[in-house]
Amino acid sequence: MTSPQFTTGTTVPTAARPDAGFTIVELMVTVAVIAIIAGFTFGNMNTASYKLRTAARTLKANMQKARLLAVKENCPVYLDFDFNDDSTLDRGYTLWRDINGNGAYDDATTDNNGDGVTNADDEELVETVTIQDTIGYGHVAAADGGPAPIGASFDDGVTYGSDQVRFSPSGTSSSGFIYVHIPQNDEAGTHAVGTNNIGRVRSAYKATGTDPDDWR
Ligand SMILES: [Ca+2]
Ligand SMILES: [Ca+2]
Ligand SMILES: [Ca+2]
Ligand SMILES: [Ca+2]
Repeated sequence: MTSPQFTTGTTVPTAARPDAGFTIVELMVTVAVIAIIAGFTFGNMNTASYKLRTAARTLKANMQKARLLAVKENCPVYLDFDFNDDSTLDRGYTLWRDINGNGAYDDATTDNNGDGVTNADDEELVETVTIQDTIGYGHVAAADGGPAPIGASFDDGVTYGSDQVRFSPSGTSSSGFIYVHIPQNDEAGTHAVGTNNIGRVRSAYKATGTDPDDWR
């Protein structure tokens, strides 16, 4: 009497469990295969595009920060792409405020704000921002589907004189652009961040492989 009941009791679950288990494994394998294929196809491109877009957004935010700082502290503020003045673009860029208004960077060893005391308040360096190694100043080449310059020329990727953006205490600046791209990955496109002639910060993106003037 007990034997048939026991057999019947186990037969139903054992028949159902392998079916359910197999379906889940099957589904997981399918999902994994799709994920791997998608990863190979889009992974590299998306990661590169994301890094470049992040760098451009950070640059834009720092440009707005420099402008606000100039107004707030009532002194010129620079976003400097050649802080060491060797006529070669730095790996990153430097934000500094010209407290004594002499057009040059001064450290905290002199009384730059003229209050009779020499202390940390006299330091003109605000911060240095690094740019990831894979990202470079410049743009995707025209032959590879790259853009036409927004202004007169691309220059070396930073079109501002002396490779620095100078914000005056009134919030104005000269106009120009900084172009960034990934030299090893044209698919990431070209980003431009800059200012117009009243110091308003602006940005644009040009995808690779379309009309050279198709900045968005
Ligand atoms: Ca330099
Ligand atoms: Ca100075
Ligand atoms: Ca001082
Ligand atoms: Ca330049």
